[in-house]
Amino acid sequence: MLIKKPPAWRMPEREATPEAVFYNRRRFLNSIAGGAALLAGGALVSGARAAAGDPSAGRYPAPRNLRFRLDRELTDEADAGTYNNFYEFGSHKRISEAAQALQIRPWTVTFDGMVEQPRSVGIDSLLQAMQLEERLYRFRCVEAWSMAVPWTGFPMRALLDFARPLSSAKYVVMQTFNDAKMASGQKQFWYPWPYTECLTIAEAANELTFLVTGVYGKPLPKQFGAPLRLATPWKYGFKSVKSIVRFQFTDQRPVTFWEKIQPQEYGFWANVNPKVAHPRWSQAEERVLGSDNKVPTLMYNGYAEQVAGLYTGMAGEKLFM
Ligand SMILES: Nc1nc2c(c(=O)[nH]1)N[C@H]1C(S)=C(S)[C@@H](COP(=O)(O)O)O[C@H]1N2
Ligand SMILES: [Mo]
Repeated sequence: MLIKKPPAWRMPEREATPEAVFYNRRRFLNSIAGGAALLAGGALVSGARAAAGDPSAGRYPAPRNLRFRLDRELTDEADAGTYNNFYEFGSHKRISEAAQALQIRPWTVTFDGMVEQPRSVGIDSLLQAMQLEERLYRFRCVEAWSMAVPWTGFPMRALLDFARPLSSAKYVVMQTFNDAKMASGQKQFWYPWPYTECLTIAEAANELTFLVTGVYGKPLPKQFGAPLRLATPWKYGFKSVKSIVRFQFTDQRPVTFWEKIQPQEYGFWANVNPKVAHPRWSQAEERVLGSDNKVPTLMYNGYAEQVAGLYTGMAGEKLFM
């Protein structure tokens, strides 16, 4: 029998985050921000550092948009902040310390390709033009681990309005910085740097598509992809490109970073589907970061109601890898 479940963001608040825990942790962090250097290693230090040196720190915490809720507990900040994929700083999960070499000011973001007028703006001018909000989102890596995080940022819809693409543009290509002096992982020449991802304009304009500038109520710590990264919660995590410097509009679909490396395993669409296995492992379940729990993976990572319509009539495409 089919049971119609309410969408995740309509779940009652009591099923969402234990907010008291989250807010108390934040207050604690704010109170120690000045003395952060006393603590050794880990996400707490990085989070406090991010807040301390960041000209946008005054924008946090941003108001939470209650339309985007969770049916599971938020991942502990220390777990999310010490288990990262950011190949620019190493091809393993413990890059959070190495990623502190990332220089996030000055930071220029370029809009070019099929736009009315190409331009480059400093990240702080871009942030000034945007209204920040907090959203609780699920996150599912293609490697079958998952987390639930409170991102702060702005809808990509607002960035499209800012960039003013031509109506003939079909895709938005997003690129990470390319600087092997700063990011030693980029000395590994066999990877096709810079990290490149892409969405269709319709995907980019979807209400869920979010540009992230902060997390856990503070500016984004470097290992999460400061100062600007993508969040597309219905897609596998590799679509969420970090530390973006360029939005290029085009009518040609590019070959993205992971697609170039391993096209049989990582496709363009990368929508989450528990029924379509990765060639080397099942996608039916996911390990919840910070615990040994395994939970079933949901179609479109639980966001089918918002995004399934983007893919009607596309049965010939490899939508789920
Ligand atoms: N530039 C860049 N962006 C990236 C990656 C990367 O290696 N480099 N890894 C991707 C992958 S595979 C995942 S799972 C997420 C991890 O995000 P997190 O470290 O904030 O959890 O970032 C994605 N974005
Ligand atoms: Mo990933």
